[in-house]
Amino acid sequence: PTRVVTFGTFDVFHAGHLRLLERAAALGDRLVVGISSDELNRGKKGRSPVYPLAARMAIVGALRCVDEVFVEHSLEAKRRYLVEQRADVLVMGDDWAGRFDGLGDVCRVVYLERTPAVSTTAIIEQIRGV
Ligand code: C2G
Repeated sequence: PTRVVTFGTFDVFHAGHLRLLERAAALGDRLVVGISSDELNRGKKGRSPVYPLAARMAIVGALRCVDEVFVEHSLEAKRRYLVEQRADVLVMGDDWAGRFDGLGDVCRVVYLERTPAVSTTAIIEQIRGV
């Protein structure tokens, strides 16, 4: 069976996240998702996630297209995570295009197009009334 792995924060889960995960799942037989820890997200985005890690893991883990979730503590540990998960394919959104080509010796690296015009930041701003 082909094991697909992807990573993300998946904060304030939206249809762009769902489309990414559905397309990732279609590339193999099993989809495993690394969910960024709250600390990692603070480092990446400069703010705490709206939904804490436990909630983000519960939501993504409950999806029909997702078989398993685990915590991503570090962006630099991708190689170790991929080996541990015995990944055949790494999927990333194309906002990361080229960034993980160096992992091509561990597994196939695929970048999928992001869904335009939807983002957690835009949702937060809309709710805030900006
Ligand atoms: N995504 C998408 N379309 C959008 C928004 C997001 O396809 N409109 C995808 C992203 O490209 C990513 C996934 O949904 O593949 C999760 O998005 P984020 O939570 O924003 O992911 P990010 O915080 O960039 O985490 O180790 C890498 C990081 O953990 C990636």
